Amino acid sequence: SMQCFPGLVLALSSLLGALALLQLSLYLRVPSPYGKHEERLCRPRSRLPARCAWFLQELPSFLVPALLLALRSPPRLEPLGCRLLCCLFCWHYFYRTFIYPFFTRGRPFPLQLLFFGMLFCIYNGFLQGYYLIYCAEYPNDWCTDIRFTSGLLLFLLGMGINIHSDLLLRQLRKPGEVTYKIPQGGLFTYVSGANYFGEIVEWFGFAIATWSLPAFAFAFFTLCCIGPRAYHHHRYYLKTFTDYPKSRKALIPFVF
Ligand code: NDX
Repeated sequence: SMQCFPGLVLALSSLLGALALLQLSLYLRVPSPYGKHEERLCRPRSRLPARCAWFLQELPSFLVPALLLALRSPPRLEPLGCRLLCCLFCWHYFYRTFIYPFFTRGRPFPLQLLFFGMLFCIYNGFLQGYYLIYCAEYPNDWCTDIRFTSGLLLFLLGMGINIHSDLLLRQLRKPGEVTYKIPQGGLFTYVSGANYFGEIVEWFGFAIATWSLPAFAFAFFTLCCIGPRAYHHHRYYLKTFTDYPKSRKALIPFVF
């Protein structure tokens, strides 16, 4: 049966950190080519409806840790913190896999990116799940530790912002529409990438709550992946809409 190999966790987390830096260097200059940044591509590509694409892409991030948690033998009942934290991760990806895609009004998604996105979700789902279920050690009172409580609070706050902001974006379109408008309301009053801001806060909260290398590596990856994307969205809006609110920032309210 499976056991904890600390070297494996260290290696996979380091690779995730390296991937994050690769993303950052790639996507600071040009945005990742999906959604409003797809036009920049020269050759046409095969695409899948946004609904199927997001479902397939995110599914492994739910399934892999959920299976690891369910199939662990003997079942790990102690400490409570491990299962609780693993459930938080699965909860986010339950939303992202089974709820978000069915309401999206996004454009068809490039198949090639879907393939890499899926690989990424398998990789990260395994790393986070494997670490929490086979390796993590928490004292029995971890649930009252300031890292757990403040991290959990940030996680919930970030998730709330992310879900609310994606809802506001969705309401900009009628079903079947694919045009872009100026997002209004909620945190969009302050930043162009309100949904990304929420997602980043969420994963840093998760990292603090788990106090683990894999989770910090993933939070850093998220920052490097969607941070630049928020910046490119912001530039796109400034170029497209002459009446775009001047005081709005790209990602962090009042700062950047
Ligand atoms: N999926 C994370 N890299 C990514 C898919 C792409 O979950 O090869 C990372 C995620 C993957 C990426 C994933 C990992 C890295 C990959 C990359 C592809 C290449 C890259 C694999 C897995 C890669 C190397 C080389 C290093 C291996 O038509 P539309 O779609 O634009 O419509 C949009 C609509 N909308 C508007 N509607 C009207 N008016 C406007 N002004 C509008 N603006 C937007 O709203 C969409 O339907 C919707 C949301 O759009 P947008 O662009 O704001 O968000 P989006 O980027 O689509 O993300 C959706 C949600 C969001 O909540 C975000 O926080 C979360 O997913 N997300 C996204 C990406 C990554 C991630 C979270 C994470 O890292 N945690």
